[in-house]
Amino acid sequence: MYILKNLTFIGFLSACFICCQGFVNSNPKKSYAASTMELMKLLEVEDELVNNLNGYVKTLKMKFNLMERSLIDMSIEHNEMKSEYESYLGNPLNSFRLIHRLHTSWRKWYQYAIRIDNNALVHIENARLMRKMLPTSSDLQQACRGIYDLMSFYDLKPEDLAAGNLAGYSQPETGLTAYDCLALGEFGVQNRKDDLAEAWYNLSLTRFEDIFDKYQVHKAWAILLAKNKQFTEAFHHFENKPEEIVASNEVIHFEGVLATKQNCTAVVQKPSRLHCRYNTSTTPFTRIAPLKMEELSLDPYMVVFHDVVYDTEIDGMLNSSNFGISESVSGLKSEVRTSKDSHIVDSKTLNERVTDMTGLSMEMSDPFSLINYGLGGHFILHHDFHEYTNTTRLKQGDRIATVLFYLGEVDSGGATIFPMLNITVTPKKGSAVFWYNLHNSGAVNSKTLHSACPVISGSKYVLTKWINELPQMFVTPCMKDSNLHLSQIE
Ligand SMILES: *[C@@H]1O[C@H](CO)[C@@H](O)[C@H](O)[C@H]1NC(C)=O
Ligand SMILES: *[C@@H]1O[C@H](CO)[C@@H](O)[C@H](O)[C@H]1NC(C)=O
Ligand SMILES: *[C@@H]1O[C@H](CO)[C@@H](O)[C@H](O)[C@H]1NC(C)=O
Ligand SMILES: *[C@@H]1O[C@H](CO)[C@@H](O)[C@H](O)[C@H]1NC(C)=O
Ligand SMILES: *[C@@H]1O[C@H](CO)[C@@H](O)[C@H](O)[C@H]1NC(C)=O
Ligand SMILES: CC(=O)N[C@H]1CO[C@H](CO)[C@@H](O)[C@@H]1O
Repeated sequence: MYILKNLTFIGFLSACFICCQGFVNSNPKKSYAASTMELMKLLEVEDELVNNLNGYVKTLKMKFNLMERSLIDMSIEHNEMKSEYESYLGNPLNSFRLIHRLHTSWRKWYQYAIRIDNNALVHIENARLMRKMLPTSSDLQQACRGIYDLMSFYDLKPEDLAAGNLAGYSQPETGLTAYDCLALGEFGVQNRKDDLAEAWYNLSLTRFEDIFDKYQVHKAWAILLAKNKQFTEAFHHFENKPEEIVASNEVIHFEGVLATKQNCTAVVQKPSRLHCRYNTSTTPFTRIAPLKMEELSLDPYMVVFHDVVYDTEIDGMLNSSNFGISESVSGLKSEVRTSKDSHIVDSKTLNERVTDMTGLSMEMSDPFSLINYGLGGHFILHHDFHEYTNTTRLKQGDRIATVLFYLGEVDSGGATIFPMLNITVTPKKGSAVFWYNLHNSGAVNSKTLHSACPVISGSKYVLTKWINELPQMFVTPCMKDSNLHLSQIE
C-alpha cells in the first residue's frame, strides 16, 4: 500500500461531513487534545523540557559545588587565623596571603558569582524557544471539553474522575490535583455547567492546603452562586475570608459579573447521550469463509467483519501516516466532532478487500480516511449520505454504503452507535462494520443515523470508506435479502 501524503485535506473534508464546515485549514500548530498522536508529541516536549531543566540544574550545581568547596577551605583558614591571630599574623607568609586573598580572590569570587555561565544561558534560551511548543489556552479548553464530554456521555461524576476512577478503570495515581480540579471548575462556569463547576470547585477546595489558594476557590464559587442569585450561599463562602478583602468590593464585582453573564447567550449544543454505554454484549458470529461476518441488521443491511485488516497493515498505516499535515478542529465546530485528527490513505489492497467484503465497485469511492480520536473525542449523530438534488446526484452519486475499519484497541468507550436501530458496534482492532446508507430504491435510509461515542480509555483509530452509488449499476451484489441493493437511481 502507499500513502498519499500531500492531498489538501479541506476539499476532501467538506465533501465528507455534511454537518462540519469551518475546520481550520493549514493550521501551523495543531491542537494537542486533537489526537493521541498529538499528545505523544507533547510527551516529547516534556521530555525535552525535563532534560533542559536538568542540564540547567547541573550547571548551577557545578558552580554551587565549587563555591561550597572553596568556602569550606576559606573557613578553615579563617578560623585558624582568628583563634591565634597574633602568631598567625606573625608569620609574614600568612600576612601576605591574607592581603592577597582579600585583594584578588574575593574580587574573583564576586566576578564568578555574577557571571552567568554560557551553558546556563543555553538552557535558558532553550526554555524560551520551547515556549511555542507548549499547549495554548485553547488546547486546555479542548482538554477540559474532552473531560466534560466523558462525564456527559457516560454519566461519570467529578469525584470519580478526580480520584482517577474511569468507569471501572480505577487508577488512583491518575487522580487530579487541586489545580486540575479548579481548571475544570472554571471551564464548567464558562460553559454553563454550574452544577459540575460547583462539584469541581468543591473537589479543589478539599485538595488545596494553602489558605489563599482556598480563598481563590471560595471567591470563584461565590461568584458563580451570585450569578445564579444564590446570594446567601455566595456570602457563606466569604465568612472566613482574610482581612484584606472588603465585602462591598466583592458585591460590586458580583453585579458586574452577573450583567456579563446575562449577556452571554451562546447555546452549547449537547451531543446525544442516548445510547453510549460502557459495555455491550457481543453476539456470536458466523464464520463465512474467508471472512468472519456478523450480521447486525437487515434494514439497513449491516454487518461486522472480523479480522479483515492485519496488524502489520495497521502498523504500516499508522507509522507512515503523518498526522501533522491535516487539520485541527476549533471553537464551535468541535461541538460536532471533537478531538480528532484525520488524513487520507490510499491503498489498492484495501480497496480490493472492501470489494471482496461488499461486492461493490470502488470506482468513484472516497479515498480511505484515517481518523484518530483523542481526549473525549466523539462525533455527534449524523448520516453519511449527502441528500443531493436529483440533478447533482445523477452526476456525482450519493454514498451508497459505508465501511468503517477499527484500527486500534479501545479499552473502554468509543463505540459507534445507531440509536434508531438500537445497535452498538464496539471497536475491536482489525474488525470493520459495513452498512448501506441508501434503500435499494435509491432513497436515503434515515435509520442509518449514527454517532461515535467518546473514548474512555485507549486510543481510537478508524479508517472509513464511503462507497459511491454510480459505479454499482454494473455490479450485481450477491445479497440474500430482497430489500438489499439492486442499487442505482432511475
Ligand atoms: C462538598 O463536598 C463535601 C464532601 O467532600 C460534601 O459533603 C458537601 O456537601 C459538598 N458541598 C457542596 C456544596 O457540594
Ligand atoms: C459492564 O461490565 C461490568 C463489569 O465489567 C458489569 O458489572 C456490568 O453489568 C456490565 N454492564 C452492562 C450493561 O453490560
Ligand atoms: C516506522 O517507520 C520507521 C522509519 O520511518 C521504521 O524504522 C520503523 O521500523 C517503522 N515501524 C513499523 C512498526 O513499521
Ligand atoms: C427526485 O426523483 C425522484 C424519483 O424520480 C422523485 O420522486 C423526487 O421527487 C425527485 N426529487 C426532487 C427534489 O426533484
Ligand atoms: C436494544 O437492545 C438491547 C440488547 O441488545 C435490548 O435489551 C433492548 O431491549 C433493546 N431496546 C429496544 C428499544 O429495542
Ligand atoms: C441581553 C442582556 O442581558 N443585555 C444586558 C447586557 O449588559 C448590559 C449592561 O449591564 C445590560 O444593560 C443589558 O441589558
